[in-house]
Amino acid sequence: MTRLRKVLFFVCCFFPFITLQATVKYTINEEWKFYPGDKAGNHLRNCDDSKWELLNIPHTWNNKDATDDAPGYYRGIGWYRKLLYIDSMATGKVTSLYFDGANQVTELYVNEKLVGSHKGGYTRFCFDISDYIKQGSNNLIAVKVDNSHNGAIAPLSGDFTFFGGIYRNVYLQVKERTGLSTGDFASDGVYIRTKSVNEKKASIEIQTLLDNGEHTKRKVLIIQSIIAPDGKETSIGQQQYVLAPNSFRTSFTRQLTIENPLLWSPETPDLYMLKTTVVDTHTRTELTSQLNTFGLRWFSFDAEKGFSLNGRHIKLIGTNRHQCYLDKGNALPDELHIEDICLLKEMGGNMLRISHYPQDPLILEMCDKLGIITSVEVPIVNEVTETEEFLQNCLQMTAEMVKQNFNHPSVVIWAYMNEVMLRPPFADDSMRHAQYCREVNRQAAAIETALRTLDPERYTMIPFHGSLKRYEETGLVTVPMIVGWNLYQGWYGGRFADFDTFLADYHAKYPATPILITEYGADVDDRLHSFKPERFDFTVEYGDLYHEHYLQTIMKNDYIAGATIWNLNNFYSEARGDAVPHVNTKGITTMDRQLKNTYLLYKVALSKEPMAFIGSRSWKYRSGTDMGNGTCLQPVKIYSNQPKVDVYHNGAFFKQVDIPHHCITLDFPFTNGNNSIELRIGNKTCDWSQLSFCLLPANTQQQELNELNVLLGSNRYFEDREARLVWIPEQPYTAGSWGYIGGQPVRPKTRSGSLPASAVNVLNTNNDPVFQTQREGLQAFRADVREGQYAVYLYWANLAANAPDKLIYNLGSNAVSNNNRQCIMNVSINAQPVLSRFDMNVQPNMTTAIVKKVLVNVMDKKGITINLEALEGKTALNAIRIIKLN
Ligand code: GCB
Repeated sequence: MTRLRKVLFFVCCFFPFITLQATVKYTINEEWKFYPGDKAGNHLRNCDDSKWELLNIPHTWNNKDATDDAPGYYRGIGWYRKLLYIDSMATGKVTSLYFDGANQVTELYVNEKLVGSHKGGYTRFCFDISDYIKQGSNNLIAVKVDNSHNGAIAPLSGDFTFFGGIYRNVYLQVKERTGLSTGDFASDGVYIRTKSVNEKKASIEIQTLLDNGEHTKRKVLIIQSIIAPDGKETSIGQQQYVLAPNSFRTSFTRQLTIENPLLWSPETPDLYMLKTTVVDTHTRTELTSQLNTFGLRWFSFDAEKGFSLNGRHIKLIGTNRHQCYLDKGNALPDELHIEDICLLKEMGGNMLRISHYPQDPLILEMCDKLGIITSVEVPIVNEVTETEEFLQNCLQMTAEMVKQNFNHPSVVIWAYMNEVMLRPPFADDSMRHAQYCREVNRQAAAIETALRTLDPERYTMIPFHGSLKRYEETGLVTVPMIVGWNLYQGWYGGRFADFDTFLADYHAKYPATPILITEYGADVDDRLHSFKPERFDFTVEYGDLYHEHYLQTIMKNDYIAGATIWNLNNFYSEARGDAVPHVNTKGITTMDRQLKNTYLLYKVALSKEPMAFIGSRSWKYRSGTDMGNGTCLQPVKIYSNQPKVDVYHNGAFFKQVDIPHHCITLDFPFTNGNNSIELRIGNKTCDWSQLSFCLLPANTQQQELNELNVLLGSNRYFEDREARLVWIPEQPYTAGSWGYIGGQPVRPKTRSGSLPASAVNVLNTNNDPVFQTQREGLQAFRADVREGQYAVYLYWANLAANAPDKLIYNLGSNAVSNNNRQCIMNVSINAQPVLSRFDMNVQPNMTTAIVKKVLVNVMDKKGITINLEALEGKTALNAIRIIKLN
């Protein structure tokens, strides 16, 4: 061996290659200037952005206007600008900007030149800006984002707010010209297929895409190794390739067997890593090094037996998730994405339907890590546009979704077309309707084919709404591998038991199709309660009944592979009225992730370790009438997975309770003031809670009535958390007490029956439920209070002004109402005229909160009598509050 050869041999063996930090990628979220609108020249240097808002990304321009009282939000163009210093180290390398997501059409300009554009608000994209930048200096980055309605881009509509902006992280990446490819739909160029896995061995296929951006051919060595979950690294060899000049996405595939694999599952989310290093063969320098996480598992859906993972049956139970948070819109910092997946895991959930669109990369990373099985969805919702352009855009999103998320072991299903036949646009014209159905079918077939080609190992799914006929006539029933059902029996219409029969009938008709319940839920405003819960009253108690029924049905039928609750969290949906306007409240947590009763129900049902919880934990202010013994009996929910729980009230042992199906309702004799409740299993305190109870006197002449807050026409209790007071249901007047005289509750009529409360957005208030019920034809309200000075507040809102039938999601409950009903009246208190010709209809077609405060001196044991006299239409009053001043 010559001396040179000896040196080379030494270098190759002992210093295999020179490691550099070849690829650098970091966020550039800080210090962007923002302009909410469009102006010519916004991408030019001479544009004066000194008055633009300075902000950080993630950002949306709709977090205020889509969540405030007023209807509507800005859908249009917004501009972002930033001066980005790019180091001279980037010279000769590929510099790219990575967007994790911007809603929904993005144009990127660098140093005044258009680099490119991207369509779609939920997938990642990246632009190579190398040819547009100057290294070692500041570069002007200008980004135009547009969230206008665009008929060529899905989703066209949906029950969620289309927040505009750069709402996910933006990265700068600098890498060598030769190395792993980033140009395949912004994936990271390595695809790991788990082709067949069993307990003894896993056969995987690794496809690596390489770019060579040099003008000369380049010889590279790909060095790959597997890092097992225990950290042990095993080389899987090196391969040398010659890359042609200016060649991109050159594909190299290799097969591999892993013996005795550690299997990924919800209980053991063991992850493997593939380490890929690309080395220049001549210089022996590292060009790229990358880790890709993957997991080894096998799974199947069976129409009879449900889902099995690694040969073991698992009932899939979890939630859906929308990507928004209180006051932030969709612009969430990383930690809030992480929190959601932790909440799901802590609940005992093992499945997340990532609806209705791909979400932040952290979501799947966390699901891999915590062992949550997922389904990810192309964002086609409600309808399609019958154009080739729309389909092509959908196919692009399909490819982005699959390629960007290919390696996640948590993903088992690719879904698309949520409830695509919810409101078919030409349903009244049979020929046109048939044509639309054919087009929906054609587009579904194209997406289905694309999915099966892109990823032969996973299942496909279309989530339907509860009208089988619509999906039969489009022929969609037989297109996907799994049918997802979004079912709301007992909420939008019907009874809980209809859920059971619907599924049994479907399964009998299509016994070979696996079924997932992709959505089910009931709206719950956790400030609302009722001891006579009803459909559409938005109370905690109705939501409880709904989920208790559904959970039992889901658990006892094996053919139901699983179910994902709609939704993990309350989420913004601008067009909604409901009890919390602009919010869909079907979450089992609130907008700021406070746990509702329903979360506790699933937690005790799905967890193994012993636990017990006090329900309605956020209901801190209660009220009710003294039963004559200084107490008022009111129910509290108790959750546990143990058969017996010891209950303590105000520090003393109260009862031992049996808990048959994870929860019971127990009546407590609440006393005036603070009351505490404690739950113990054996000697261990599992939960403790304190609430404040306002005991109302049984006889208001004998005892002082300090405060009375009554919802008229209602069985509901409503907690005003800001004011720390509670509104209680109405009662008829009896001597020595208080209540209404005459009239009846207003019950908005809908196609699916009459409802206990209106769901219109009441302007000028955040306490909409105070105004959403009403007593009509009321003659008087009387309170036999003692002498003194009182303030009487009268609450009105014209509930007929605004029909909720605009709301697409009010499935089956389209209100039939007489718009702008006239209701003109005189109001007097203790025979003193107070309001003459009062009209609650202040703004045409709007429901606006009106509150009149009247000071009343009660003398001569007269109490307070409020009389209403109809001049036109019927009298009405929504709520009344009386407080004693002196
Ligand atoms: C559905 C939709 C979902 C809605 C939900 C609801 O079926 O798929 O987007 O938010 O119903 O709450 O009405």
